[in-house]
Amino acid sequence: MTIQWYPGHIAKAEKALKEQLKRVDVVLEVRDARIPSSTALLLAHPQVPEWVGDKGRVLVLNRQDMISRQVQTLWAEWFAAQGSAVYFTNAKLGKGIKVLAAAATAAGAAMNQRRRDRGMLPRPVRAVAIGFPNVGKSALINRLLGRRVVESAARPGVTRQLRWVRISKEIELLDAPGVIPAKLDDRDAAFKLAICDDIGQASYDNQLVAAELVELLKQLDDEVNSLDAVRGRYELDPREIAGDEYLQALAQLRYQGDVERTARQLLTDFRKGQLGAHGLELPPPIQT
Ligand SMILES: Nc1nc2c(ncn2[C@@H]2O[C@H](COP(=O)(O)OP(=O)(O)OP(=O)(O)O)[C@@H](O)[C@H]2O)c(=O)[nH]1
Ligand SMILES: [Mg+2]
Repeated sequence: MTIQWYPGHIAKAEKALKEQLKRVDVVLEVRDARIPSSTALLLAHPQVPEWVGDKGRVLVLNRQDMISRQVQTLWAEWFAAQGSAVYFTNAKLGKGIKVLAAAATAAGAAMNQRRRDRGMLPRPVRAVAIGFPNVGKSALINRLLGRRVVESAARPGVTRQLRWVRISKEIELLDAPGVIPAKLDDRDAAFKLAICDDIGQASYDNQLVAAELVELLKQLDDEVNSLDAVRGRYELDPREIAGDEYLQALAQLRYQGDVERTARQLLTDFRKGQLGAHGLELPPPIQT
């Protein structure tokens, strides 16, 4: 499954983002903690790295609550071994927000030092949250502000306009729409983005994506990513059969043979965390 889907509003938003990035000191790169590799916008998008240039960067893995402690530790260790700081957040409940705000302010401190060196007064650090759709950028901004100012909801493509908000005398934040590359060639990444709802619904087939979800959960089944919640919820064990067969069987058992409805239900349950905490991507082994 290659995804070639690029709605007009994203093209428009990208143009505005490129313009606004000129005014920005710090980039908060927000990723989905369930799929930190597939939501690495700066690696996936051909132009974004150029727009970001040498601005301060803060890496955020949001949706911390949707992965297990063990998976979080694996990623934290991996990023530490790369020499990168990483901030885990739960923007829904407001966890990890204070340290993130401090990191963003610190990443912009160099800018004010340069201003002082030139005899200019300091100004607030300007930071932007960028990432794929629906990873939680707006929720994070609301948490950083301490109140609900920008719209945030459980579907991709909620933020349509770029919007600056002032957090404090130290920092101003820009909420930007989710960005996607014009073409997603990496089949596995495309599936995972669809599974996690980090790309628009219009771009994929629910049944293919749900079958892939079952396959992925089967592959990952171990003490870190257990299938117990899936088995418990549907009373049907996916271990012995292929993902698409599971979908068919579940449709017969529960949904009067309606496979499309079954696929949507599986995806919804997964996205609501009702199939348990699943890190769909684990870091590569650390080279020592
Ligand atoms: N469980 C959980 N849900 C989260 C978290 N962060 C955000 N959400 C939810 O995810 C949904 C999407 O959040 P948004 O803030 O709208 O995401 P966004 O990245 O701004 O999305 P676009 O504007 O569409 O690009 C909302 O329903 C949030 O409540 C989190 O850490 N954990
Ligand atoms: Mg948003």
